[in-house]
Amino acid sequence: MKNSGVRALNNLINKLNLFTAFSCLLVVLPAGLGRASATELDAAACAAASGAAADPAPAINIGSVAPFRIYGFAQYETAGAALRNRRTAAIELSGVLPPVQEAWIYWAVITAGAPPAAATQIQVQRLSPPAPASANVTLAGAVVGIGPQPCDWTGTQITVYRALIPAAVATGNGTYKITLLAGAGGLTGGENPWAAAQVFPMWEGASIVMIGTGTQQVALYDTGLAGNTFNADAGLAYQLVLPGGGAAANTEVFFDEIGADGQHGMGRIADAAMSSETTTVEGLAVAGPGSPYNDSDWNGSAGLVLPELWDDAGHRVIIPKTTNVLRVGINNGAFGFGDCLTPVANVVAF
Ligand SMILES: [Ca+2]
Ligand SMILES: [Ca+2]
Ligand SMILES: [Ca+2]
Repeated sequence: MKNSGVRALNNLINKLNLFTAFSCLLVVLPAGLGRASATELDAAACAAASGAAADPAPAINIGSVAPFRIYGFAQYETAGAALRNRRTAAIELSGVLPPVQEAWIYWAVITAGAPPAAATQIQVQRLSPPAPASANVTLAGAVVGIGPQPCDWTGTQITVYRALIPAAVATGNGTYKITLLAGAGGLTGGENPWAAAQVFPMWEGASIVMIGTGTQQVALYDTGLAGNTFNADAGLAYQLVLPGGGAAANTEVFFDEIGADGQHGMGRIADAAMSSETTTVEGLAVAGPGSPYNDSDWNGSAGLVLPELWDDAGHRVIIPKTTNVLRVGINNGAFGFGDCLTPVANVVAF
């Protein structure tokens, strides 16, 4: 049911992509080449065409998602970095309260066919504090989700991985250097994703979820959510099952969403249909238009200005007593065909 829904979405996305591509050609050819590059013109035309496309489908509800891991007497922080066409990136963590209970790293990569072995691993090194830096460890990822590639690209799939970071490396707040193995990324020279060729594997980004010590329960969600690629026009809905039967009283809940392929448009060329995702938790808008936060959680905030394509954001919401699932929704409102996006992980504390 879940997989067939995603396949149906992918087919629909491919059809709309085809439609958009033809629209782009028609607009670009008469436009000619002036000061702007052909790529920029093409992007502008495609953005206009994609914004004008019809609303494609009803919201996709992927159902309940159970936690992968639950921690007691805990608190957490998350942070991410974009990795498209990069070999290295730095993830900066703040707010973790020691001692660290555990830390996980997530990443996602787009490929044509199965990812090569190099892309199933990642290197992590704590640079500071304290000096000296930790060992640079190579971690093997477990697949937590595979889905259709976000439709803004070529390729056949996106794969989401998770790995445990050893305690000797993940000691708390600080700077963590992420390095791709040789051959793990197609382009690694910092090329603009909208100006360069698409060379597989195409990485999206990486995020660290670090669980510290505190007074809350922390629940980590990935399998069942990760890899469910969707278009923000139709949107995505799911329900996070809270541990321990949920909240015993009106409760402050922290909610972080980590996702791949978020963008404003095509680099500097913004498109309202692609930048206006609202995230709701229990019906309350926590991110995007209509929320106090205002910014979308799906605009590539972990990699501004370029390459975008990775988001890691956190919010707070008050849930009523007896809430035992958190209903989450993502949609770009009344805009037409928009940003194609892939969930990676959610974290909840209450
Ligand atoms: Ca919509
Ligand atoms: Ca977006
Ligand atoms: Ca996208």
